[in-house]
Amino acid sequence: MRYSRAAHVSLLLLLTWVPISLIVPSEYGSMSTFNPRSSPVYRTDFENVTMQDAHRLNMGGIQNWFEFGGDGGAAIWMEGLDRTTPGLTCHSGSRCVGMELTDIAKSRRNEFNIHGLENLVADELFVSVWLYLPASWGLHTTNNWYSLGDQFFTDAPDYVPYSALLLYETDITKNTFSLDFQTVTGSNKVTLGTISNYPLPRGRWFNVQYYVYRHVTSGILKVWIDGALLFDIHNVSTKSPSISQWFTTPAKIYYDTSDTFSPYRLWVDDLEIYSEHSTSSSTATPLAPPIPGFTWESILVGVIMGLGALAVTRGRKNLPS
Ligand SMILES: [Ca+2]
Repeated sequence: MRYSRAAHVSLLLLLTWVPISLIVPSEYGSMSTFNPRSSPVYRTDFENVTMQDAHRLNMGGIQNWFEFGGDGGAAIWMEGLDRTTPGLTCHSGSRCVGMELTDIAKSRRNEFNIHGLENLVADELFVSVWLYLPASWGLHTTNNWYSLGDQFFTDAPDYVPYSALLLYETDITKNTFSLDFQTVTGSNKVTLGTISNYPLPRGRWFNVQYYVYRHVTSGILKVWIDGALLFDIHNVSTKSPSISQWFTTPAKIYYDTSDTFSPYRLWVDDLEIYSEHSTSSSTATPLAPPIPGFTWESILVGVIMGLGALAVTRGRKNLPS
């Protein structure tokens, strides 16, 4: 009977581990690798992309536009083709997109917009993109903010509703950052969530993923960074009842005017767009195991076997002599 109970304990632990290993999230990444539910409707590693003009890339027909404010003061380029930035290696291959502000007095925005989503997806959008901020990247005043990207934007005239992921630097000397997730509906700006002391990845590539379910009243917004689900918002307005056109901004440089330093730079690589909720296994960053040289699987199997052996030993001790 005792052997049977020990075997049951081991089997139960093993069966429990399988689903747990698929869902355990982490602040620094998920240990899971999900399979995409669908193929992307658009994917590029930018290896064959060139500049079409100062505001557009040849991205295989997808409608893109880099929005600057005012005249000059911002630029885009194909890293590895138009420029080679010392110390910068693209996330994949030899090409990625470079974006910068050079004069904030002329432009405080440089937005990588994918337009015409109404022709690309239905009411669900899932985007995966890799971004790179320089190691020395930071803000210069605590009341400044930086917009990292807008998950969805409605077309003109009002551009609402839309959502935005804002970065603040709450302590300039310690490089302490916070994330604010906001939505704007009509004239109402609502903070959907805040993450204080956010370990902003700098000096390395990081993966931003987001999901938008577009609905006038029951919309859903989710944001992951490096596989960790940071925001999971339901029942928000994400769709205008009168405007069908919408676009997304997977990468953005946009500052409050109080920050007058320049240049600001941001690199973009490996963009994927899906028409439904999906998490790409190719872009998930595995959670590093706590013991170097061992995988999560080997550690968990070891724990299960150890507990099973313990249960067997205890069962033997309790057997009548
Ligand atoms: Ca690339």
